[in-house]
Amino acid sequence: MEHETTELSREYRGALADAKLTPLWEHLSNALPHGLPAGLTSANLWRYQDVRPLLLQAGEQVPVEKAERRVLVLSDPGRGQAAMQATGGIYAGIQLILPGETAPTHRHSPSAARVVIEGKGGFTVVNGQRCDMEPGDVILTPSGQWHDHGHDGVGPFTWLDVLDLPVFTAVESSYAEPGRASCNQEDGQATMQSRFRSNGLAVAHSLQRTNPYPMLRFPWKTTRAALIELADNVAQGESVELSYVNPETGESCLPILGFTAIMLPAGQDLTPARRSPGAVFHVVEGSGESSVDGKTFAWSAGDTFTASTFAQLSHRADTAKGPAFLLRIDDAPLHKKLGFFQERKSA
Ligand code: 1HN
Repeated sequence: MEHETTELSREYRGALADAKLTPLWEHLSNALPHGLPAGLTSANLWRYQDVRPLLLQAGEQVPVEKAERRVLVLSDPGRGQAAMQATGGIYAGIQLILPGETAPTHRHSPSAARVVIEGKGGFTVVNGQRCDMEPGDVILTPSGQWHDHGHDGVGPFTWLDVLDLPVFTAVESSYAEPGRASCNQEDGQATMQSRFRSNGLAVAHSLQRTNPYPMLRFPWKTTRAALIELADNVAQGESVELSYVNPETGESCLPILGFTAIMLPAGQDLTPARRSPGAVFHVVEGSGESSVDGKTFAWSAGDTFTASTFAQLSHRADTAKGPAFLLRIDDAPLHKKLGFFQERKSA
């Protein structure tokens, strides 16, 4: 379907421009590239050891009250300077909170999730439900829910933020509302009931109340133990992966972003299918190497790397250091809702 640019008279072009019209035939192959989507995302590795000192400097120079959130954005090099996204559909950043600080209450249209990297004593309150944060935990902040963060411990506390912000920006729906602390008072009842719901239990008289997000905190301790048990029960060479789901519906835990924990047994190569969604990979534990569309990333705990749409991937944990654990954050739930999600065999 290669079309030569047609010779249009200057007069006709002028008339089209005046009428706010444009000829499709000159743009069709850009809008619909042949065979595979044309990803803009340039796969990149952000090493935590490089980001951490820069984030700590922000801690010295930028008061949290002024910043609202003290975050360094993982800015996709494929989208020019200061891109507010890591992939086509995913915003990612690393946030720092220092002892005694509070990141103020607000809510916004995009959904967020945190993956805790480092520290002790951090917590987040989501619609009155207090979630303590431990390294590797995944904590959801669904669309429209009030949230703030605090730190009762000592030393820096950091986490990876991921949001479906680019999707909200694309559909002109991204906005936030500041809140007062009173919007998000810790609610012991809500905290208790959310703990019950994580175990498939609801206080009987509250059953009619629909809660689309019955589980906000996914503790790493639980995920890690499940992966190790699963690894003992899959055939050699089969992937060891667990999806984070809404325990009431079995669907993805957020509407647009998907979360998958992956265990890489030491020394085994994992070459997953090429998948339509772009992805952010975060290293929870261990060290190893991944190849993403021909780029090689040597990673260790706390690092984050990206992959574009239909990326050719392979992952390997360092043999000497035991298994490694990765989290994949992608926009597969959105691709499925679009009726499009695809997997293709790796070359
Ligand atoms: C946000 O609300 C948080 O609540 C973190 O911690 C990062 C990035 C873009 C827009 C909103 C937070 C964010 C954000």
